[in-house]
Amino acid sequence: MSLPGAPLLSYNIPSKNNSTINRVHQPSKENLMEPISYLWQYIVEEYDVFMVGIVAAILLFVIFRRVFSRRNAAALAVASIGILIAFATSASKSANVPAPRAFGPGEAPKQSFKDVYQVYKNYANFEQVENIARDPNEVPPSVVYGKDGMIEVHLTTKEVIAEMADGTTLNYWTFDNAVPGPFIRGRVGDTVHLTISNDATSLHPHNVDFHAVTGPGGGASATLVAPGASKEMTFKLLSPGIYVYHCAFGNPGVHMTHGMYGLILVEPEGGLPPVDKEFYIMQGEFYTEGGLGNKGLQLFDAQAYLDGAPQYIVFNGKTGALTTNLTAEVGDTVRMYVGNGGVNLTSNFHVIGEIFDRVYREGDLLSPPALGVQTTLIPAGGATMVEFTVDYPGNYMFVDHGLARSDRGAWGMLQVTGTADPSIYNGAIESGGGH
Ligand SMILES: [Cu+2]
Repeated sequence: MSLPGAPLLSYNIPSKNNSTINRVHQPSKENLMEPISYLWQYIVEEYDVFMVGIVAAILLFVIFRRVFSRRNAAALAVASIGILIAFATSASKSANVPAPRAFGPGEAPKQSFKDVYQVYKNYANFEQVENIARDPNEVPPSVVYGKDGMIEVHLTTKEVIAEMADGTTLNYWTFDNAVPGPFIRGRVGDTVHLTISNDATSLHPHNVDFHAVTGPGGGASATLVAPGASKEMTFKLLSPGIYVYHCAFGNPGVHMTHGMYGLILVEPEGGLPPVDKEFYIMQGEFYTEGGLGNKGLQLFDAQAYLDGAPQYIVFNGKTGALTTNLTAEVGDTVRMYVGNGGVNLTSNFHVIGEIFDRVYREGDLLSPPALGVQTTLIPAGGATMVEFTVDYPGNYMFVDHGLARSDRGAWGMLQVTGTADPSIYNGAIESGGGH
């Protein structure tokens, strides 16, 4: 669909993140080790009793062989181990280590050996993305996109390999190769013409549920795309607000905790008032078998997912994603669009050393904002819009004030430059005194 004369917006904005999109994967020794260790994690996790059993059977065979014939020794070893494994597995089932299961509408979050083997087998086909983090400055401008109110949005779902932390890699599932997905902006009354394509290298089908959409599945019912497939749909933006969108296929929470979420802004009539700086931030949870900081390609931990105990809680897809790329000048009005991809935690969003002048609670752009707020809640699958004027230069750390989460990655930094006004703040500034 083309709109002559209208400033069309492509959401596949070239950026720092996307500079690696066409990079050809070069298998190296290091890259060969990653999928092998990935498979090994699964075997140890899943078949530990079985593996111990094999080793024990060999040892027993060696012992029995001294007294019995080879055939009898083998039979005795296998029988002994069989009985032991039967006891061990029945004990573990009735004890406090249940296998992760889901009884909800989605498929169980548990990965089968087949799923894990698919990742192993297709490892060389996955694009290696150098930086999975969406640039927080990638907020499209507030303009009227077309006379007929039609907005073109293209989303590509793609499964890639990227770093969560130094040396720790994940199999991310993305919208447009970054987490969160692209920021989509329209106005109430606009119609979105969406094209969604699932990259041929993906292993899973995907779709998209926009919380801004009125209709079945928020769009998910009309956007299911198998690997290599594309679909189109249109939907009308009926209500202003700042909304989450996410993949809702399969077990939706599993797709979301692989990175499949983003924000869509529906501006009220006349648009939002202009500000000096706009930033795009999304909190997310990542569940890995390996502990915090464990190196190599990490296996998804279905039990931790069900328990709501993520290893990583981060802004914009990875640890340290937002430490150097948010800047402002003294006197600037700053607006942050902050979403929570969830799926288990509520965020307690706070900027250390600032007070939110205005909070559009839960992304509500129709009611008057709350004024003078220190920390605001962002529900899983929800978003907020905060505004404040920066009055004093320095580093302003923003966090989920459930502060243990900053140890898991949930922090970033707004750097403010300009002239210091000693009537606002007067003291010798030392590092390390933030919180
Ligand atoms: Cu998906």
